[in-house]
Order: sequence, then C-alpha cells, then structure tokens
Amino acid sequence: MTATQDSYALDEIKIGGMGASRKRVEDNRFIRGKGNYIDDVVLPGMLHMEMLRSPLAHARIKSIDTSAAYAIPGVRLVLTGEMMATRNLAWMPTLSYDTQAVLATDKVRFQGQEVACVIADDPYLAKDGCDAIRIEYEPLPVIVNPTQALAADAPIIRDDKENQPDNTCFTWEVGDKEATDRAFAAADLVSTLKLHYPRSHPSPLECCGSIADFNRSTSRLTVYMTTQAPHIVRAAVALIAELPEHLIRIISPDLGGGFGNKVPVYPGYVMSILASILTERPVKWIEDRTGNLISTGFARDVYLDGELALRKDGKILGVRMHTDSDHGAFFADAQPSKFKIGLMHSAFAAYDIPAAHLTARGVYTNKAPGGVAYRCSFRVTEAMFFQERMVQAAADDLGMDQAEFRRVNLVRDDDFPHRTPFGFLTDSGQYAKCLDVGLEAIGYADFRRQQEEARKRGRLLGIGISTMTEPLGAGNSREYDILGIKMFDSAELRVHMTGKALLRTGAKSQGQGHETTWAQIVAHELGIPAEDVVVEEGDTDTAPFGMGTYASRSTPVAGAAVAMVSRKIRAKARKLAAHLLEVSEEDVDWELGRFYVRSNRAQGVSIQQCAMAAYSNMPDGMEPGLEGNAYYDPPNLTWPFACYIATVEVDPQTGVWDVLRFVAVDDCGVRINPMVVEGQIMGGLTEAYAMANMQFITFDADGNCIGSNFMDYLLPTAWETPGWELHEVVTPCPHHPIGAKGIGECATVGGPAAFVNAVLDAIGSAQVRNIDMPLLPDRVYDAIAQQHDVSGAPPVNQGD
Ligand code: MCN
Ligand code: CUN
Repeated sequence: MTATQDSYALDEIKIGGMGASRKRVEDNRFIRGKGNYIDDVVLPGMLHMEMLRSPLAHARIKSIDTSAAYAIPGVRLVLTGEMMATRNLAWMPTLSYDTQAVLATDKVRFQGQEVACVIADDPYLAKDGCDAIRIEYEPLPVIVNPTQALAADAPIIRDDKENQPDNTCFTWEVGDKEATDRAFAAADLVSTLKLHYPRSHPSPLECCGSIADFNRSTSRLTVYMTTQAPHIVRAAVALIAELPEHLIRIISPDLGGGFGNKVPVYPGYVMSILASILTERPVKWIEDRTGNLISTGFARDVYLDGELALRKDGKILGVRMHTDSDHGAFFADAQPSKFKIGLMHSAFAAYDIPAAHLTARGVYTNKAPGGVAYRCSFRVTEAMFFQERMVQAAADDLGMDQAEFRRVNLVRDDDFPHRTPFGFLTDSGQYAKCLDVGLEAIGYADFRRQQEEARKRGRLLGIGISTMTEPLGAGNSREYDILGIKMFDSAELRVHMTGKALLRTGAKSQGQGHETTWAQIVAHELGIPAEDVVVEEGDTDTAPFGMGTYASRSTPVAGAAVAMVSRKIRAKARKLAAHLLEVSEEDVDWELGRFYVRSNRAQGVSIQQCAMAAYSNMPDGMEPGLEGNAYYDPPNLTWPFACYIATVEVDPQTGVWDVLRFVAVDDCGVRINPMVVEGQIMGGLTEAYAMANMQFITFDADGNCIGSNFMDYLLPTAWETPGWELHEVVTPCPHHPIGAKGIGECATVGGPAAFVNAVLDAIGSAQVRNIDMPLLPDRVYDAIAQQHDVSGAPPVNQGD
C-alpha cells in the first residue's frame, strides 16, 4: 500500500455488510431438511398430548365422561375443564385484557374449542383417548356475525363475565368529531363505501406445538414452543402461573413460518405445561392442520362504514369511519394494549386530511378468537385496505383520475414531520416519487389507452393502485406496552479474541432471515465480516430480554439495538487501538474494519487486532473482554411507504380475472439486505394476492367453520402466483441508527387493495362500487351480470 492511498477501509459489500445481497445463511439447513422444528425435538421419556375439540359452536356442557379414555392402555392422563377449574386454571388472560377458556367448563363458544385433552404414550393413543371421551352437549343458538350478535334478543355468549349485558366486547373512539362534522358540512360531495374484510388465516406451513419438560428435582421448567415472543411467554408464565421466572426457560426453535399465528398463547401450550408438571415427564403437543385452521390465529373480519368529505377539486376535507369487528368468542387480539382495535387509526396516515373521526365496536360471536393479526401491525391491514378502497371510490365519484386524486392528497415531502389525521407522527417519505416510479414502470398513460381500445372490443382491462404508509416497529415505551410490559428490544454482542463474534437479540425470526441480516449490521458497524458473526435468537436462558418479532418490529427495534451494541464495542475497541498504536484516543480515526492514526493513515490496527488485545494486551485499568449489550427504546415507529399497481383482465363471461402485471415500489428506508427485502415483498404480495383472489374462511349458520383444510382454504403455489416487478425508493428513517424502516408486512397490508381496485376498474360500472374479497369468479360474474355490489363474507347469504 502506498502512502498516498486515502483509504484502507474494507469493501463493505465483500464482507457482507449493509447493502449486500448476501445469501441467507439459515437456508443452508432449511433447504436441506436439516432445520430443527418443534416436532424434531424429542426428549427421553416424552409423552404425547392431543386436544379434544368441540364439534358445536355454542352449547352447554352437561356432562363429560372420561372413563373409556382412561381404560385405553397407554393413556396416562385425561384433563377436563372441571379439573382445571379446581386449580383455578380453567381460564387464562388474553393479550387484550379479556379471559379465554383453556378448557371449556360451562359452555363451548366456538367450533373447535378445546374441551379436554389426553396424554398418552404416543400421539395415536392420545387421539384414540380423545375419541373415547363422551360429552353430552345442550345446543344453544349460534351467532356468526355482528348483526346477529347485536340483535336485541341475541343470546349472551360471554355469560361467564360479570357486567356483560350483551355481546359488545368494546367500543372505542378516536379523532375530532366536531371538526369532522364541520368538514362534512363544508363538502361539495360525500363519498360513502361499505366493506367487509373477511376472516383470513396466516396458515404457516408448520402448525403450533410445544414440549414442556418440568423437572421436579431441579424445579426447572423448560418449554420448547412455537412462539414469536419467547420472553413474553416466560413473563406470562412467571406472572400469571406464579412460577419463579429464573426457573423457566422458553426455547423457540426453528419456526416454519409464523405470520402472526405464533404470537398468542394457546390452550395447547398451557395444557402441555400443566401435563408435564402433573406427570413429571416431558409432554409434547403438536397441533394438526385442522386444529390450526379452525382454532388459532384468525385475522381480520372487520366491517367498515366509511365516508370521505370531498371538495370539487379533489381535496379530501375529512374522513369518517365506523368499524364493527368480529372477535369471536374471546377478545384475544395481538395488539398494543392501548388501542382497542389495534392500530386501525393508522388509516389515511399517508394523506393530508385536516379532520378525521373513527368509532369502533368489537363484538363477540361463536367463532374462534379473531384479530390475532396476520402479517400486519395489528389492524393495519384492514386500515390500509379500507383507506385505499375509499380513495378509489372517492376518485370515481368525483370523476377524477385515480393517480391524480392520490397526488392531490398524499403528504408532500416537505410536510414532514406530519401529524396524521388520527394523531400519529410520520417523519419521512417521498410519496409522490414512489407513485411516479410506479406509474412510469407500469406505463400508466399507455395502459389507459389500451384499456379504452380493449373496451371497444368487449374486453375488460383494469388498473388498480394502492398507496400507503404503515406504522412498523412497535414501539416506543411511552405509548406501547403489552400487558404492562413496555415495548423496546435488545441485542448482546460478544467479540471473541480471534475477532469472531456471537450476537443474540430479543427478537425471534420465523423465516425472515435474521441470522443473515443482523450479522450484516455488525459487519457494517465493526468491519467484522458477516460470515464471522453467528446469530442466535429464541432461547430465554441465553438471549437478552426482548419483546419478540411481530409488527415488523425487529429491524426498527432489535436491529437498532444491534447497531447500538456494535457501536459500544467500537468505542471500547477504539481505546484498545489507541493503546496498540501508542497514541491518544483523540488521534485515532475509524474506517471500515480498522482504526488508524489520523496523521498517518497507513498506521493502523484491525478490529480483529483490537479484539485480541481485549483478552491479551489491555491497557492498565481496563476491564478485559469485548462484550456488551444494548436495550433500544425507539423514539417513534418507522413509516415505510409503498405504491402497488396491478393491471388485470376480467373475463365478462366467467368472472375469472388474471393479473397482467404487478408493479411494487417500496420505500423501507436503507435496505440491510436487498435480496431479503425483495423476498419479503414477494412473499407478502403472494399472500395479498391469495386474500384478494381465492382465500377465505367462513362459517355456516350453525357456526361450522368452512375452510378447515387446504382443500378449502387455498394457498397459492408458484403456478398461479403472478410475477412481481419490484422497484425501490430509499428515504432513510431519520431516527433509526442505520436509517432502516420495517418491511416484513408492507406487501400483505398494501397489496390486496391494488387487486380489488383493478378488478373494479376493469368492470368500470357506477353500479358496481364494491365486491368483497375474495374476488371469486362467481362473485365477479354476479357483479357484472346483475350490475350490483357483492358484499359480505362468502357464501354471501349464509348466516345472515
Ligand atoms: N430488512 C432489511 N432492510 C430493511 C428492513 C428489513 O434488510 N430496511 C430485513 C430484516 O433484516 C429482516 C427482514 O428484512 O431479515 C424483515 O425485517 P422486518 O421488516 O424488521 O420484519 P421482522 O423481522 O420483524 O419480521 C416480522 C414480519 C411479520 S410481523 C410477519 S407477520 C411476517 C414477516 O415478517 N412473517 C413472516 N415476514 C415473514 N417472512 C417469513 N419468511 N416468515 C414469516 O413467518
Ligand atoms: Cu401482524 S402478524 Mo406479524 O405482526 O407477526
């Protein structure tokens, strides 16, 4: 190296730092079938547990006879609600301050509810044991939608609760009613829309499961479980079951997807713990597919009455929203505690609207607990879908171009920080630019011409836009907590003497690639090659306390902690460098991978040399070692922006629609790993497409769940999934240490409206303002042939 060289810094992309599309290291084991999922865990002496579920949606339990189950050789234990009640364990608290039955005692309240469980030598015997249990039910009238739930003579589902005179589970209000009323009074035009976002299910490929191992001699309880938030579970077990926290260890092994399904605590987990304590043997519970689809993880199921107050020139003056959400039998939403309907009031955050008012009501029905959130920050998916459908309807009512209407109303770049209509603070974005990139990529003007031409020949082409910003990264401790525990996150970094490192965080990857991307942040901050950093998550005995992974909070919060802990390590390494270079700390500068003497760039030491010195040659008085941790409490949520544009062709003879092209422009700030980000977007869009096109879970009038298997609940394969054209815009997050915003859920949140808007645009009729998802061919055909809206959960007229 010559003395004239102005930098000896490492090449960040070569060492797998920020911006490198590094291949996912975890895929090495995943694609070879070498992952360690819950069902791969086998402990000596392990017993197996199976749940008996209710066939009825609403019924009083008259009697349970378990004697025949006990008579089966190999059956070790049978547990019922009555037995749980004697230990005061029949009910458990939910994340939303409600209670949920662990095993039913008085009544069953949804089809698939857990009534009893059998613990046996193998899973088949446990299932035989369940089949042998005799239960006498007295059927009760069943409620499957909010209209029925709110009817004057409706039976009260939650008669277990005091002060529960009806089926309302909450009411909530946010915004400025008077200002909104004034805006509507001043409007030239009011655009209204009624919608239903149907129930959907995250359906990760791996269902839920747990293995509890209570050891009486050490009093230690170890639980392997499919959870996205192991530390919260440990806290819940300690605080609620009153077991000593230091003796509880929760291990979340490799997860075969989560998508929100693995946030709540389900009865199966609780029962396996209790069964292990009672039998003093490890007890494994593995949920089957139907159990997963009918009893856990439901999302959405929200009805909207929306209104926009409009000025002739296209300016939105005010927004009114009322939502009715169907929560099923227990209010078990995953959500930050203060917001009764998740973050529904993030609606219209990307738009500059002076006045807004939202009223929300939740109801109990005889369905499995809903609102668990599926790839959304709590209720953000519904909020953005409603918003983007209302925006399209309003533009149509005004006779204004979709894109132009958005351009008039989107928040401008110089308006940040911006107070959203419902009170959040957004801090950065280039919304108009994203829209322009999208319109340019899809060839908007050309497409409009083609559409015109095609229409003359009887072909229905359509284009749908969805632009949105969503709040990701719950959250700052001032505003966000879960059951009172403040939301923040953590990272711990140990740099070994040879410069290799171990990083642990309080987050928990379910497939997002943390093992790959966290190492890239360390590489960026310290110049330690990413391949020299091993990442571990999910074991409460080793990982620092954290709130887990959901709401795409890992990058915004734990990822920030990774950067901060790396900086702490760098600060200590600087002292070591000064010592090695025999200069004062002030004379030492940093470039990627090395410290050097400011006056002589060639004279430097690598981060690895500093690491060795921390164990072998530290200055007098310095604490040995090179380890640290950081707890990060973010100042704000992060607000990524997305513009999704779909073009479709609808066949008027059959109602079948095909996606012609799909352009996605995402701005998630600085991208740690562009390839991982693109993978997140493609996966999210595929889920959005599934919800818009084919997927639904519904209930017949008796509360039977339709969609309890993959023959009825359809997962898109590569075969029917459209190709995605991805574009990026980068607006760094001003308050995040590496400028990153979350991305994990944007496409699922923003995607659905683009498809629905496109199909409605193709139909192009003032009489067809809405078709509720999924846009099944018969529903689309019905809308075209009858020239009317098709609303409600399919099958349309059942259960009403
Ligand atoms: N990333 C990046 N640059 C950014 C933002 C993110 O490189 N500016 C990378 C991250 O490092 C991480 C991934 O993208 O590897 C997603 O990051 P983030 O947006 O922080 O989301 P989380 O890691 O918190 O993941 C949670 C989010 C949620 S809530 C659901 S639901 C969901 C999703 O991620 N579930 C998933 N994506 C999923 N992907 C898979 N494969 N499996 C799931 O269960
Ligand atoms: Cu909303 S599903 Mo993700 O937050 O686990």
